[in-house]
Amino acid sequence: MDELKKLFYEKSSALKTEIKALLKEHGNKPVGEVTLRQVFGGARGVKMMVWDPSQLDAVEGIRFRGKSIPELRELLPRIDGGKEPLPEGLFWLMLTGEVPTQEQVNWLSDEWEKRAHVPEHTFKALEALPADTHPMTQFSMAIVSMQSESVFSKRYAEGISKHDYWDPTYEDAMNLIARLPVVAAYIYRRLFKNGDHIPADHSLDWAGNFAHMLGVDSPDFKSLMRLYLTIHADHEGGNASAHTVHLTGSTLSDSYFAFASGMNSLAGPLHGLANQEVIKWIFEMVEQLGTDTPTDDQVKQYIHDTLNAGKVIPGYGHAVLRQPDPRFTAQRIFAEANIKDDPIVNIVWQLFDVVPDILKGLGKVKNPWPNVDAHSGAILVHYGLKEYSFYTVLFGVSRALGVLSALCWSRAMGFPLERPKSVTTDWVKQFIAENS
Ligand code: HAX
Repeated sequence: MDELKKLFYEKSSALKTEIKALLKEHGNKPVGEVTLRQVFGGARGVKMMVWDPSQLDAVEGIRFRGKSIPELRELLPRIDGGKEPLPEGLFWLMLTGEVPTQEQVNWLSDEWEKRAHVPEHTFKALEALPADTHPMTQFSMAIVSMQSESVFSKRYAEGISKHDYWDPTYEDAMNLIARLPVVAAYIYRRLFKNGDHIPADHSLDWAGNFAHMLGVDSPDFKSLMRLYLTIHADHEGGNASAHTVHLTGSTLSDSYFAFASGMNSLAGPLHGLANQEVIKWIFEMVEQLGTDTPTDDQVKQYIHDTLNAGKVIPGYGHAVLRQPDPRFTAQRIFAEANIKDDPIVNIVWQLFDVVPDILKGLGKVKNPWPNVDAHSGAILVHYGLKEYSFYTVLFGVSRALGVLSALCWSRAMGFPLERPKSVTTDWVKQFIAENS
């Protein structure tokens, strides 16, 4: 058994025993109450699952196993002379709760490289789709097409004991994560570079190799990819893509089915597709105004026009956060250090100065601040990755790290089928009549 798998097994077995005892003694303690507004309002704030890889604080933002993004940038191993953390290290941390050594992270880079073989039928399935099929459709379909390789499904069909579910789930998670950059780069090159595919460079780390296969080979872009794939990895369990993976996985669907479900959820414009929407909206503004250095008044007018058309300002607002997203700030710090005077990046910063006051003025927006998606596109455009319909795929590759480590934990802990209760409007009316 490899070191990571062994460590995960030891940690999860110990926690499983601890939780069993904890539930025996405290299982009936209420952890909150649910209001009718929450029942109608997307279950905001309802505590209904356990998710250990990361936790979100409304003001402070995300922490991965207790570590903030600035802390991760200091603590996680990097490539020789590199400035950004390796996402391999974050996966290790989320799966085991321990910050890995350089050696452990190097092992994981090698391991994912060994596991990166994508079945031929996946490429054939992609080739069968019309060339203009949205990259997220292609991504989701490619993931499902690889389900034929699921170790969990095979072992389940052979009659595996439920105490061993964690083992093939770990294998599936590792294989799937290893393959995603190959699949994503294939989709990108097929759609935008005439199918001129670039073979993997086995000397590179997971993110560096992904940048290489995309065809953007500069050291700064590789560095960006390491940061990007780290900060998008997880945002606790309640966000739509993570929760979808959790829900689908709770039926004992394997990692491929569960992750594809999550990607279909990420593809919505209120969630991951917002990264595409932000840059599309900025490009449209530049075209409409005929300048990439608009005045504040011009930008304000464009924002008002968007709102008056009954649309949201993409990249702003959040269901949980109530301050600027630290993932936005991390990207801003990266851009300030590496990018000088880029007009689209400058517009992103100008929007940061202008949008919040306008959203506050609406009187209903709970969080007027930028989220992760407000910044990412402008940096990608700077490095030449201008095809914004691909951006959510990048997000998806990263999201695999968090949701699949959480799925490993769900199987190891023996978490049951998720099945909350729905009510009818008649039930609500009767409830009110009986309780007023
Ligand atoms: N622009 C305009 N109006 C906004 C807004 C924005 N950016 N954010 C919220 N609002 C509006 C809501 O539409 C809602 O209006 P109605 O009452 O008329 O329906 C009202 O303000 C209250 O919403 P809220 O409670 O503040 O926000 P929600 O928790 O309901 O929704 C969203 C959170 C992220 C969906 C929302 O802020 C939004 O639509 N933002 C723009 C899209 C976006 O950037 N999504 C990405 C979010 C981060 C993420 O998941 N990344 O993947």
